Amino acid sequence: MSDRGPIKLNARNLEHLSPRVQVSTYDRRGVTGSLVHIGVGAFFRAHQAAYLDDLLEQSGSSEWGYCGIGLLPHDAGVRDALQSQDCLYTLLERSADGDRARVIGSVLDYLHAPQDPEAVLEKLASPHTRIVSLTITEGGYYVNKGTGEFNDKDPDILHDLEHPQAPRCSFGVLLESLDRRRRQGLEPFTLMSCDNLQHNGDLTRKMLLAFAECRDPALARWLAEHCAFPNSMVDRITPATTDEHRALLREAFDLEDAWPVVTESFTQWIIEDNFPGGRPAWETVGAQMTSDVLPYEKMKLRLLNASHQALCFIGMLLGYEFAHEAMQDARIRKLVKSMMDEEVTPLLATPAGIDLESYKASLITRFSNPNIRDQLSRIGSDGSAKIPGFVLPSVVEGLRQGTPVKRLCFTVAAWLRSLAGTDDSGRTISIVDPMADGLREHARSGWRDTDVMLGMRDIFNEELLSNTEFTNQLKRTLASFYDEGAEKTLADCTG
Ligand code: CS2
Repeated sequence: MSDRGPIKLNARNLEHLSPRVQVSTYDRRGVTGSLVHIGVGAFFRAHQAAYLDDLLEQSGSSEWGYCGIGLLPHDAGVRDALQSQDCLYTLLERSADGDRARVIGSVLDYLHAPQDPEAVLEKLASPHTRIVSLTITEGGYYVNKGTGEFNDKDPDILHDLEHPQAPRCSFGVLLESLDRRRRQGLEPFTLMSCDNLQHNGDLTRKMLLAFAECRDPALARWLAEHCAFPNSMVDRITPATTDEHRALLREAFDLEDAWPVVTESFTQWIIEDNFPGGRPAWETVGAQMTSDVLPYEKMKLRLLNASHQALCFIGMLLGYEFAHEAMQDARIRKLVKSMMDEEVTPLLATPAGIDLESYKASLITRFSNPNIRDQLSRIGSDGSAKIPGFVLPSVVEGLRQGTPVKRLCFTVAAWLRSLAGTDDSGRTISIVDPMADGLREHARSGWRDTDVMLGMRDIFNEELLSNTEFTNQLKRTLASFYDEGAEKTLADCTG
């Protein structure tokens, strides 16, 4: 540690940092901000911003840099942290071989819409902005999960239709800025979703066009004709940053960072090559450009993300806090493994260049990584979007094809049981979900009542609700959770 204590991260101090911290050598002042990212959470900073940092360092090109945008009032924390350190932050990659701390410089600027909405719209409408990427969470696309159609009754959507020039939600901001571009005779930017959604680009297109249609059919037609929405598959396990991480950087790296990001060494990015306005040469820094993302995306969502759901709700019900702790429980490990092998794998096509057996083995290793300390509460947030996105599609396909769905249904039941808010010993399970109030209400009314479950039409689609094999299995497992407890229900499922 330096005599004066840890060194505060900012541009001025870069040359004084400990040699243990990796600092890139490119000149950030020359880089143009042609990429805009909405939703500057830990995942974006561990993934897309790290790829671009590598690219800027390796290529010497200054064509692409990020401007980050936060739309939510609670993004003020990230804004203050980033702005206090010239938008620099530390990425701590933790592998079995040790920790690697690197300063990421690819985010050049940060705008916070609640503070300056006009600056955000102008940035997006600027001719310099060529690509806009999104990590706005799986639930942030205004999809009615029951019907798969655009949810035009959402209060944010209704607000932004009434006040198109003063939007408050991501879709409203995108549409207003795209409309400004259209009126100025500019091309639209390419819009790339980086959320964990199957066909994330196609889905963004469908929802945004449906919204545009409500606002101005001419705008919808222009978008349909000119705007590209590439699909992408993103992967890097990134826990929420805690004070322990900040302390670790201070102690082991002599660095004071208000909001560092911790992640694993693994990273993967598969991108559909559809960028009419140009793009960074991501393939030179490890991303894979392809014409068809779907098989990769399906593999990742159905194996990685669904297994996360499988281990997290039962894990929380058994009192575990972290993913690796849940994976140390042989019953949970078996649940995850057999769900992948027997229930999900038969539904997948093997993507080119992938060996599914080693992919699954690597997932087990990644979930079990004790250095990451990935919070179950993080994985379990927004279950109302993740269960329908990651787990239920395999249930639907499994029921159609006659393959087993027992562990998939167990996962759904464990989620529903967790919504009661306490485990079998009375410990609190916190529910972080935009639909939390409604879900708690349903859990309180009691799942044994078929009508309660059938009432969840914004989670379960018609096909599932009318399938008695599914509803009976779900009800049986839920009844067992309440009558016999989580331990016994898990033992019965994996025994
Ligand atoms: C997790 C993902 O939040 C979740 O549900 O499954 O955040 C997961 O860690 C990432 O998709 C890994 O790429």
